[in-house]
Amino acid sequence: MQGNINFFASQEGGLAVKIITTHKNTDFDGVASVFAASLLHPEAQPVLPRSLNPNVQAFLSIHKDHFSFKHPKDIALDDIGELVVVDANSWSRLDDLSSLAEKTSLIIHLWDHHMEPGDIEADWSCSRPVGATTTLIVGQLQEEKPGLSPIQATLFLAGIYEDTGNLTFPGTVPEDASAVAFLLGQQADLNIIRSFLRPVYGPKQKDILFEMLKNPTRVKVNGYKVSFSALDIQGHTPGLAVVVAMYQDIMNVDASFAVFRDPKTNRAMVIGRSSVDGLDIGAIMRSLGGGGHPNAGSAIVKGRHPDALHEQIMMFIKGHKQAAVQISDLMSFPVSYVPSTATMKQVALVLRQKGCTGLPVLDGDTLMGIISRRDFKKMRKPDQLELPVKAFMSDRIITVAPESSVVQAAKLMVKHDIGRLPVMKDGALIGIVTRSDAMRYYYDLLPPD
Ligand SMILES: [Mn+2]
Repeated sequence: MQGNINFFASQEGGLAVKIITTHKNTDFDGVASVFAASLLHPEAQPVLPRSLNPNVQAFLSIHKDHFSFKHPKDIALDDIGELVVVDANSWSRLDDLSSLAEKTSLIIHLWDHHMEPGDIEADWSCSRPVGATTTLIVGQLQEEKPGLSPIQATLFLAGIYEDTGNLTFPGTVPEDASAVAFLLGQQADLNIIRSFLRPVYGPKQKDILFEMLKNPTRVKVNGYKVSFSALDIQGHTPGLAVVVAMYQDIMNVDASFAVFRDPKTNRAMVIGRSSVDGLDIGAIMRSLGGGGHPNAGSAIVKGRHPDALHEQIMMFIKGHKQAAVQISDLMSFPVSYVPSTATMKQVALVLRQKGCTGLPVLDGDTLMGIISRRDFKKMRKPDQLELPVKAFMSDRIITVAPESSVVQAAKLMVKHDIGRLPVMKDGALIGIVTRSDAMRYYYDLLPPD
């Protein structure tokens, strides 16, 4: 009946309704984009799908008074003349409104950051690979309507943070960070965001986790316990990284990999996680065209069978016995040192010649201590320069093994507040690693091998 009433209204008034909508199972990026677009198009009605993700539901139930979204059933589809679609580009993702695909006279605007081709043919579109659709619309808002309320800014920030993992996901671009800066300037509330952006773990994610646990694989590769699983998944599913993290915990392995393939598009999302230093997930994912950091990463791969991906990952782990950089790759050698009989004056000369800030002190082959520039402050009188180094060196010796990881070495340096660690093998000093060696590693300035 409602459809009829609206139909007459539109006949009489010539009104063409304009609506804004987004994908079903709406996430924060979806809601934020719909609302942001409604500020750009005040004449349009923001419509949210019936299915919202649980975090969004919780947020909206508390902020009801600030956001008035329409329900699909409030809208007579016949009256819709213009449609703004945000954060989606295919009709099948629009839920109740997907039947609008048949309507030929529709004028369509599209804002999206999904780069896989969709079947919505827009008359106007802004579609770029940024971390969140919200980023695109906020960029436009910043130009047109720079004043936002703190609550609006908070919703927009939640959209960007959710889709970029607080600006840490590989797809994050500088534009996302600029939008975040603008929103923080508009008093977006980080406390609110923290309490609403809990990891997505709902019934769908639970089903996937249980499915993965049904056929667990656990193999030993290169001394690491590695688990691999592959699953077919229809359409976009958020929270897969959380699922893999939970799987990793339950399986109690050093690393786990999961391939989630969408049979319709033949695209696979590969997610990896590792709890050991030796397996660099970021490097493995980069070899698949993705990215990440040593403990977690992902890649989107098209047209590859999960078995082939499995094979490639295993080959990578096998071929990189030392996937992670070891201290022996970073340390300097041969080691400059001073004998324990040297005077402080001699030490000062060697430090200046070598341009370093500290030296190991050896008695024959035995490491006795470390003397560093700051030990010179312990001297009270100039004639103490004639005293042996033993009197001023630090004999609290903290060392590392050559096969230790950089992380382990860095932790020791921080814990003991020291700038250099002797590298010992079978009781002999074989090298020295300094704070700046560790920095060089962290800033990825290692020469390619
Ligand atoms: Mn999005």
